[in-house]
Amino acid sequence: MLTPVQPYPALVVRGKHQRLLVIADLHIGWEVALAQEGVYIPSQTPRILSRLQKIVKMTKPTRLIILGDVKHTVAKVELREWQDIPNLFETLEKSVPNIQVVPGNHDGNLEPLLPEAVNILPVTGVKIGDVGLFHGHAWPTPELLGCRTLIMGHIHPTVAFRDPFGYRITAQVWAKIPCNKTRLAQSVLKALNIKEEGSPSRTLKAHFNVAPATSQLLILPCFNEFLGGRPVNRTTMGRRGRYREFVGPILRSKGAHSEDAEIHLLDGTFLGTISQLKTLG
Ligand SMILES: [Mn+2]
Repeated sequence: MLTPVQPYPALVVRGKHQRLLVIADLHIGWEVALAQEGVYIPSQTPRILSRLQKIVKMTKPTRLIILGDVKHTVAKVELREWQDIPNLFETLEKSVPNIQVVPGNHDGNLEPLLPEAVNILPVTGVKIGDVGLFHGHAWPTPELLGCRTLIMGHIHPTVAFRDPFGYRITAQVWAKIPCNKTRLAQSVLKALNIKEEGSPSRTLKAHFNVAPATSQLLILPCFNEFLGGRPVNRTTMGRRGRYREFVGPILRSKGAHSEDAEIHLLDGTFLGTISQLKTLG
């Protein structure tokens, strides 16, 4: 069972024997990147940590999975990150028994920053019951296509509106994208250079012993509220434009129907589908 932790960009997945808390995109150290541009902001990591601790207190998870982009600088490690990241995880360890990270595209050289007890999972994601979790910049492992629900981060989804006075209003959102399990399987097979035998479903079964089952893809809002997002109602989430490279292979594929995505605010308010919201963007 999936429950968003309102009004936070966090999700609880309840299984038989565990309560899993899922968040994505901490982007610790983004202030350092800004400082290099000449804008100086004190470290926001203490605020991120206290928000996370509040959610941990509310939800009492047996396990925490961070879906990528713990760091902000892509390959190197900045001085500030050397302090902030170990501190954050050492504090969290005291209240969450099991912490794991699925690496994102910003997580180069993350491992030396993590305490020993924190596990790094494969970049291709992890399957927990009927839920598949991955960051979103790369394809998940074919095994995840057997899950009914996929969950990713990476996009930092927001909506943007302009009111009659010209103010621009943006808000973080959840996006729930309907998927076609067969077309998704077809795209993954193509990416792996595997020739189709009979049908995509049969081929996936033959090669990976997986029956395609994915009917929805849930995109987590960015946990770092200081970071801007990308208005899903302004950009083409899928197949065209500058945005194309960024959104990652699954949203570029024909298996994910982005235009029909249901958009919710962090407090649960349903706003409409992406195609409906585009007329307001
Ligand atoms: Mn990312």
